[in-house]
Amino acid sequence: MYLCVLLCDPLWLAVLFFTTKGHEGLHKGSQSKDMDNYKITTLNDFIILKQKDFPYAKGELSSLLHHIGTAAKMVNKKINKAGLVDIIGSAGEINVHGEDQQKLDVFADEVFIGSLLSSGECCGVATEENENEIVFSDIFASKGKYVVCIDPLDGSSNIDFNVSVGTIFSIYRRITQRGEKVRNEDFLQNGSKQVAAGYIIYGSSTMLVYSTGYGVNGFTLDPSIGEFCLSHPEIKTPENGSIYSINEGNYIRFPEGIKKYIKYCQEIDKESGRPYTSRYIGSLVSDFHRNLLKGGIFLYPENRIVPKGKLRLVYECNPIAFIAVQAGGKASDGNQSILEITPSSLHQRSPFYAGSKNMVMKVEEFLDLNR
Ligand code: AHM
Ligand code: MG
Repeated sequence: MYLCVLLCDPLWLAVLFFTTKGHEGLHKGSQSKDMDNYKITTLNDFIILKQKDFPYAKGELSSLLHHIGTAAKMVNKKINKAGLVDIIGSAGEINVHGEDQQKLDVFADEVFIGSLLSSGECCGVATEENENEIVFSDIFASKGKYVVCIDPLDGSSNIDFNVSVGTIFSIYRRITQRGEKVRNEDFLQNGSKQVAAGYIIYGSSTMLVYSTGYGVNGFTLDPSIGEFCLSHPEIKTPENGSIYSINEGNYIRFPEGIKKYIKYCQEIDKESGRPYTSRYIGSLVSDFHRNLLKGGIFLYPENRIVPKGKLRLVYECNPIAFIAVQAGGKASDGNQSILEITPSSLHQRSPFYAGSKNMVMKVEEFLDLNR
């Protein structure tokens, strides 16, 4: 009787229709198109998916990348609180480069080291904040296949003023045998040996961009679910760009070739789209990331005060160069490809020119002509 009343009610019948046959009918025809909008690929989904690119992979690199992603989320959380809790400003220590260590430098350093140690896949880490490489003696970690070189918080002098900062990382297969104590040479491989590299940008949104040598992909952190989601698949950088990024305050001390290149950027020439736009944040990751997407060049030449340049080859230039090249761009020290330089020490510096291929080639041309 009750069922009979229900079946006679037109509203109830409509509900029944849509939740059974009607519902199926509504999605027919439009399903494949609309569903694409709902597809979310998280960083972890993507890492697992891409593991298939490596036929002999056992998931070790995937696990390592996953742990880097987790550490990035922890650092991001802390950075977002800058200004609210007591984490901005100096930690009161001077680091290995004679620079004032910020509290967040120390925090990020500890978080990344801790996360890499717990991955069990990494046997040692070299970071900007530590003079020597850190060797993991933990029973699992010491058997790890990889070493990581990392700048845990690059551009940290910007943090007190709400300007974007970044993390830069580089992963190498160790040279020493598994189980052996990891040595300095494991960290001093040339950049072309990188197995994976990437950066995290803590900006208006937080992004993780990385490559395992099969192109470059970018993931944006969705804070509502705490996941990095694929937002920039297969990033390709334009061969030509219209942005140049350099600290022009150092102009007077630049090599002649760079002075002339800057003037070239400022000249009017319709065909090549000059004058170019000058953009400089002073955070390598942010400057490079913008240029990667829009087309441009980042320059940090040597000058009389820093005769080898300011940026560090192992954990700043190499990973960024790897991303640039994987995206179709170029990275050079003015003479040769950054990725071909064999480092002789962990904190070695190098002049650095990275970005759109033709722009980097133009800088090399200017430097060549003015030697
Ligand atoms: P840091 O590692 O001490 O943070 O220094 C590296 C930063 C880069 O992010 C940036 O490109 C460069 O230093 C800016 O240097 P400058 O202030 O000389 O222009
Ligand atoms: Mg740095």
